[in-house]
Amino acid sequence: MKIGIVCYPTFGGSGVLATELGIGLANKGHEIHFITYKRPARLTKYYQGIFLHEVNSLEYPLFEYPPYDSSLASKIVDVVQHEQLDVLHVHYAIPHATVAYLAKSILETKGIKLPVVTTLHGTDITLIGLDESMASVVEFSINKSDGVTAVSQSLKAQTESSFDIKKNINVIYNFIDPERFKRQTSKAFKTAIAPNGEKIIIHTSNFRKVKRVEDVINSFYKIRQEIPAKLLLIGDGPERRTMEKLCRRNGTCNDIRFLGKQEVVEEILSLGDLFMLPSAKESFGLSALEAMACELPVISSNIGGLPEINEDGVTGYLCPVGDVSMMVERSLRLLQDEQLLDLFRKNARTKALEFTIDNILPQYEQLYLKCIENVNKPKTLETRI
Ligand code: GMT
Repeated sequence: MKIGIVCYPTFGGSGVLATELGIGLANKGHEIHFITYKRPARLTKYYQGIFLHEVNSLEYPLFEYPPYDSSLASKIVDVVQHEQLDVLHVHYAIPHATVAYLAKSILETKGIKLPVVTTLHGTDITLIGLDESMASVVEFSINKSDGVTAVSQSLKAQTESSFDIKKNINVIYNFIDPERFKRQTSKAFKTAIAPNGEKIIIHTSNFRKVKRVEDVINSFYKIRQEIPAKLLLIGDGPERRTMEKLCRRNGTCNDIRFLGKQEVVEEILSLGDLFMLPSAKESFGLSALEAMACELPVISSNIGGLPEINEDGVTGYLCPVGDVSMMVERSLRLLQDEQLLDLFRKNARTKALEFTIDNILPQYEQLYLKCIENVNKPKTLETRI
């Protein structure tokens, strides 16, 4: 198939997932066309079968905000027409599902049918999607997509309870490539970070408020009072400065490293003993799944889709949002018991293997085929996908 993919090209989970999906599909022989405002962060090399179409916003003195949506819609129309795409897959509803509907409508006037699949990722539903300034547009655009997917049962349920959804939402979980995300041994690197064999705790996020990075730092402060430990923070974002100040206030700077945005996260994850994800909202938690694949047990909050990947007492522990005392107690329970830690490490990898690219990719391929078939059927024969 010739598949167009629209996504945010950043290190955020939806962009990462969309990029890995595109790479996986290209490896299976599909032709992939990314339509984004810059090269996706995880697209780090040349892949045969992957094409990149950059969207340029138009600057004009009249525009305080350049109309990106219009530029993206025009680019989609152009790419679909000239590359003869079979299907368009948009990641993150805002504004991509809306723009896809606009492009589809324009193409219809030219006699071209464009099946559109929308993947809901998280805050496009649970945070900004619910804002009054967005809600009616989000609901309309989801209902206008030919196929809709959500990355967890929890996100599907939340979408259905928050909006009037007329479409079937297919749950297709996020995935990992188990060959890439597996524990690697790098003694030298580990010794550099933890020269005295300290336990290494890792957190990855885009440092937005919703991630509650302060809970990681405050938990670490207490954990470190009990055992020698180091904390590695991967990623960057609006809360970083506040978090740096918090480390200074706690007097833990020497044991915490802010690593910023990283491309080869699996190498860093492989150094860790424990992963923390205390988010206030998390529709899936791709970063936790990547950590689990590298044999890191996870201490996470018990919200959203996290319980669907992190099994309490098996692959890690689930704690109520903001319950730092419990996060500390559960972390120490694992970090102070080598045997238990070892068991949880193995369990984490085993659980992660339920979400491999080989299991998940065919689910997207089937959905694309169904949407293509449906869109090309006479109106009266269309089926609910
Ligand atoms: O919704 C977001 O916060 C943005 C999105 C992203 O681009 O980072 O993250 C969401 O999508 C990821 C991939 O499906 C999920 O793993 C994250 O759980 C989800 N984030 C939230 O729900 C907060």
